[in-house]
Order: sequence, then C-alpha cells, then structure tokens
Amino acid sequence: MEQSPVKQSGEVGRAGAVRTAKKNPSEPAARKAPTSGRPVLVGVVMGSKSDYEVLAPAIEILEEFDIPHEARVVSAHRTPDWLFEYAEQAESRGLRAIIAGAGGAAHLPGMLAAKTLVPVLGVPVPATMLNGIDSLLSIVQMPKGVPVGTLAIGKPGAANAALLAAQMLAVTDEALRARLRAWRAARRDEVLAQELTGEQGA
Ligand code: RP5
Repeated sequence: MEQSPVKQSGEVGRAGAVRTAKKNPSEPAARKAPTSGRPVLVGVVMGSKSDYEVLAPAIEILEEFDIPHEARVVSAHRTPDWLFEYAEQAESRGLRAIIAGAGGAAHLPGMLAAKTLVPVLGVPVPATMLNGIDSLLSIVQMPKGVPVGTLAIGKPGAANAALLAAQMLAVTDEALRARLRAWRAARRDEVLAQELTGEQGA
C-alpha cells in the first residue's frame, strides 16, 4: 500500500481522521483545514498539487458560502489505495459531495464515483498538450451506471462545481439557499450596472 500524500502533509491520516499538526501553513493543503471543527460536507480532491490553482475557485466558493470542506491530493494512478480509502470512507465521514479535479487521462472522478454513492462532480484540469479536452472527454464519458457530474474545463468548471455542490446542500438548508439567492442577485446586479464606454456603446 502506498503512503497517503495527505498523511505526509501532516493533516489527515489514512483513516480520514483530522489532524491539527501542520508542517507548513503556507502549503495549499494545510490551509484547507475543515472550518471551525464542523463536520466536513464537501471534499475537494485533485490528482496532483499542481492542480491546486485550477481547483482554487471551488475552494473559494465553498469558503464564501461557509460550507465546511477539505482539500486533498488523491492520485488515481499514483495512490490508488488511498483513492479507494478516501472514497470508501466518504459516506461514513458525512461527505455530501466530492469535487474531483484531474488532468490528462483524469480517471480520478470516475474511480471515486465507482467506490462511493456520494455524488462526484468532475472538473477537467488543463494539464497537458490537449489543454483539458483529454480530461473533459475522460470524465464526461463515464459508461452508464456510474455517473460523474462533469463541469467545464478549468477554473470556471471548478467554481461551478462548488456552486452545484452548494445547491445540492441547499435542498435541505434554507439558510444556504438564501445565501445562494443573494449571490445570484449580486451577479445580476453586477451585469446590470455594466456600461459600455466610447465606441463600445455606439
Ligand atoms: C494528473 O496528472 C494530475 O491531475 C495532474 O493534472 C497531471 C500532472 O500531475 P503532476 O505531474 O503535476 O503531478 O494525474
């Protein structure tokens, strides 16, 4: 069995128990401690630390909506045992959604989905010469029976994955629903306030 990179980061053990020790608070994974000791509801996992920048908008949205979450590196092809463990424990740990981003062949979302009934939202990461088209096709083309909700390539997809997770949670959370309504209204108002200048408005 391979060692969990998350365990190595000093944040979470293989059993999924949250640890407080952090080797380096500036590390992306270390910054993503579960909020206020509340149970984690959304897991954000990525195939490599190099995917973090693309997944960051998902984390920012979850923080904005005050949704307890965690961020973990889980590689389908380099840490398959850790992937199985994460997926197998997701339901008992109380996760309500998993956002999974990966580049290249991007089998992480599909493999997670194969091992848990917790809904998996896949984010294709542009990490190769194919700029995420490879990951998009890999994630979206799950055979019938094991669905992965697939979002757009890159940061917009990551943000939308978090918004979708929030909307899923809002089905049973009126306060969160109100925050989502307010967020949408703010986006509407931003657009209504936009004015074209000079030749743009001709
Ligand atoms: C995938 O390979 C990861 O999701 C990442 O997008 C890509 C490259 O990984 P690194 O070589 O940067 O670790 O598994």
